[in-house]
Amino acid sequence: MSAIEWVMHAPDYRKGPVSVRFLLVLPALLVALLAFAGCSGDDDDEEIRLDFVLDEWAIDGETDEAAAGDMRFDLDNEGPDEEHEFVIIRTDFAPGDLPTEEDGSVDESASGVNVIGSISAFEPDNNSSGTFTLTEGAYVMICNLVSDVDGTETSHYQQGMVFPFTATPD
Ligand SMILES: [Cu+2]
Repeated sequence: MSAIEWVMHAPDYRKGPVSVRFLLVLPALLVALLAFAGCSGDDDDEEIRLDFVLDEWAIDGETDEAAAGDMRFDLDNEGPDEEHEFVIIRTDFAPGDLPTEEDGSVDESASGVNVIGSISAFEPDNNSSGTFTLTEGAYVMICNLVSDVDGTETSHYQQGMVFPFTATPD
């Protein structure tokens, strides 16, 4: 039997073919509308992208503040010689006054030092990235590696690889 005949004979569809066709299309329309709403949603859902350069011995961000929310950090290690990492710390300590271990690295488990996330060490002349959610507040980005530089154990943080950052009200 044809579709029309099936509709006419099906006991539950008494409203006729047009209504039935509409009922069948309705879910697809709803899905399309929801998808559209998702795409055109407010800015709160959008991820901010920020470029950071790591080198010996500094961290340079394209900006030192951004609206709280999801942030993607695109890192470029310009070396020239060392691997570097990127640790995001929420803290009210001044950038140069974070509590340190004996080797000069920041004590990531100290009170008042809250590690939000990190991007693992990677080689010079390479890129890496990571996305993190930063709530409103004060942060410092650091490289917390300690490496042998010309025979001396060197804390990258103490050499200056620290960058203050603020997540502003959304
Ligand atoms: Cu480093």
